[in-house]
Amino acid sequence: VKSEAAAMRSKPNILITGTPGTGKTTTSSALAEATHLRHINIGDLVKDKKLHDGWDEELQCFIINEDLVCDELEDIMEEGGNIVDYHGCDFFPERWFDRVVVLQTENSVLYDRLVQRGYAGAKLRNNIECEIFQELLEEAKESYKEEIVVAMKSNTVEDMNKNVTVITQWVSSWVSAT
Ligand code: DAT
Repeated sequence: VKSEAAAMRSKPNILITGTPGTGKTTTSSALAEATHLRHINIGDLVKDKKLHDGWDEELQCFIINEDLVCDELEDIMEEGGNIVDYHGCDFFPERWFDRVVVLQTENSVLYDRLVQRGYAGAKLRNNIECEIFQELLEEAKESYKEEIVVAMKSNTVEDMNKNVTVITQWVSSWVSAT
């Protein structure tokens, strides 16, 4: 049974979250191709539309302005058919999402991916700790109904292909459900 907000949209909204490096952007982009839903990369949106309060020198990232992000997305989320990709999930309105996917990667695999990306020092350590303590899964479970939150392993390309297939099937059944 769909919620009142969900009944207003003909296509679902999906949140793809997880620690940086777990494969959110790669997965979301493959999923957008398979489902023809719209991929919204929050990091890029924040940068392009300047939805931030400046640059954090220590963490080497923009300081996201969560209110501006939510205002920017309200209409499009109400319309439905979005795949939102971000390493946080507790500031979006709960009613926006029909599915919340938390990608998870083994520490050694994630470590190599983040080093490859140029992460070092505190930034590297913080992200590995974030994954060890399953912080995004906890945050997702605290922010959304448990039955819409799913954890998916994202260690290999096979994992990713399988995740895209499973979510694509879920989208089809959501769309055809009355
Ligand atoms: P995120 O958006 O979560 O930060 P990403 O999609 O940019 O992650 O992926 C980071 C790097 O890891 C990128 O080079 C692609 C690779 N990668 C992601 N998921 C993977 C997977 N399941 N198997 C193999 N490589 C993966």
